[in-house]
Amino acid sequence: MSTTTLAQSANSEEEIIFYDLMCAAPGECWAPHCWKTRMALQYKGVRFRTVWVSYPDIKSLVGHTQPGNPAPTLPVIQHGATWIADSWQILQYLEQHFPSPPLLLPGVSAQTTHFFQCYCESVLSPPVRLCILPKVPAFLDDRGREYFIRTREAALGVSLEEAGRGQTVNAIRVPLGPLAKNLSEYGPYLGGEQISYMDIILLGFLQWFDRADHAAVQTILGMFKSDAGEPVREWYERVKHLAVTRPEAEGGV
Ligand SMILES: N[C@@H](CCC(=O)N[C@@H](CS)C(=O)NCC(=O)O)C(=O)O
Repeated sequence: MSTTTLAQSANSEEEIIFYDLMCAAPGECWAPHCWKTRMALQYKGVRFRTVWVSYPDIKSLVGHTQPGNPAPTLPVIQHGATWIADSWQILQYLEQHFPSPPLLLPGVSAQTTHFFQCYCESVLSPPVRLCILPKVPAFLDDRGREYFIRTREAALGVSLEEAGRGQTVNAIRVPLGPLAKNLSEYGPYLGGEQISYMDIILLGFLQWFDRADHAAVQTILGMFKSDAGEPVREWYERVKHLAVTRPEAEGGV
């Protein structure tokens, strides 16, 4: 995806405007990449205000931040005259302008965290994605629902229901295995002793799955059991407080 940081002149005191993806429930975050940005902003205690955006409005509102991309994406933030698209670029910006508390820990290189994000996006999430996609329209706003079904079915070449047929969350067991092992041996967090952006990345995906299918996430959390406990479930219990949507007064677009 092409990403851009437009202008470079915000001061850290200025409120950040966060463009997040709307669903039918007002003020509810649900989309995995937007969750990452929301959790990062909240963890760092950054002052921000959300503009909730329906799928078909993304292009007109923030398309200028992603030139050449016919289907621009959220999250996007605006800080003074500076616009930043893409959750990873946003994280870099927040680490630079709001360094405390850090989400990129000194002992874990940014490159390693980026690799972890790529792993979650390309290896961990796809097996569950087809189970989850048919359940997303049910909680979207009307215009978002129409857009979602039309664009996803065009990309898949079949209906969402057909794409989901026969798929089960058990397909995540193999790609989740290394994370469970890592948590058992090096936890309590994915980056070791402290919460880091790696926890936020995995939690963002699980929040999305949970919004679509709560029972599926309970199955995922219970996949790894040993005499020492359930490492993934125990980790989830430790970090789930990060995934709250702070109530705000303003509405969407
Ligand atoms: N790599 C991007 C991916 C962002 C992304 O795919 N966002 C989804 C919402 S979670 C989106 O805006 N999709 C718009 C569309 O599909 O038209 C990031 O991490 O920011």
